[in-house]
Amino acid sequence: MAEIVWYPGHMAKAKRLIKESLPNIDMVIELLDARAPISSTNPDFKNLFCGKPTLTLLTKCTLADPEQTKRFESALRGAGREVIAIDCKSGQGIKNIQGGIKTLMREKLERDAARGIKRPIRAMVAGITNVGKSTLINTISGTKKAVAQDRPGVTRHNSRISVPSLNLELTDTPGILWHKFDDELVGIKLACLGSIKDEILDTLDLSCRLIGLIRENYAGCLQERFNIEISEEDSDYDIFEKIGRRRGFLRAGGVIDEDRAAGVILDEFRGGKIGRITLDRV
Ligand SMILES: Nc1nc2c(ncn2[C@@H]2O[C@H](COP(=O)(O)OP(=O)(O)OP(=O)(O)O)[C@@H](O)[C@H]2O)c(=O)[nH]1
Ligand SMILES: [Mg+2]
Repeated sequence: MAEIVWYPGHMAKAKRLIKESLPNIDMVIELLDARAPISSTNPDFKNLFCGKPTLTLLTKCTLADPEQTKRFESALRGAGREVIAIDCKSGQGIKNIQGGIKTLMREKLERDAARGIKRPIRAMVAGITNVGKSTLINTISGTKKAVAQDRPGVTRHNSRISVPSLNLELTDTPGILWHKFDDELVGIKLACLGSIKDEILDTLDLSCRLIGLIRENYAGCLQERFNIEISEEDSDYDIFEKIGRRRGFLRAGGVIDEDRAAGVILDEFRGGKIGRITLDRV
């Protein structure tokens, strides 16, 4: 697969906006995709947030393999991180967020209380594109103030949303990727999750790589979802072809309609229809 490089101009600007807002922020809520918590960790963030208390949320956890999510949670906790697995569609974990924030901000809250000050906690919500930042803010605030859509790069500016009931002020930020993926697989996984614009990708290639990743640990999910048999000798493209034929994605002469099959495989993975699948391993 051609090297994935996607760092549009607006991301450099977004990074600058984050830097500028940091002095007015008490803490960071960093969102990682539960289906790939390692690959969706932006290596630039550690420096960027320069030691601000950070709550880590594993998002879309009802799409991920629950066993793997547990492992990632304990690995991150073992590394001293405050972490909660959440899902905005089902509401899982959402009610624990306030507790996580209070734990991280205990000192400041106690200091403010001793001085008789009631100031909201100012939290910046950050993460890669499409990880669910705006959706989380809407879920917590019970509004639709943040625009959330099923494509990467929707939020373009920082915006602040108050949640008086929780004494919180949330800053929505644009999703940020990094200049170059050191490991090609990271780029592929992020593309599979929908964090990189499909228009710049070869979807046939990507869907075959996705099949390769899924079959490593979840071959049964592919067999069941698409009603196909997979053998050891099958190449990833062989499996792709079996799926296309089974679904009847054929053009004149019985040739597979590759674009259509690739689009459907990626869509069904992203929608969780192939199963609860985690692409990274602890
Ligand atoms: N199943 C599921 N889907 C989610 C969840 N959170 C967000 N989504 C979906 O993921 C897509 C992206 O959500 P956004 O909230 O726009 O993501 P974002 O991080 O703000 O994206 P950018 O602004 O583009 O960086 C939308 O289609 C959401 O409906 C979740 O917890 N579970
Ligand atoms: Mg957004």
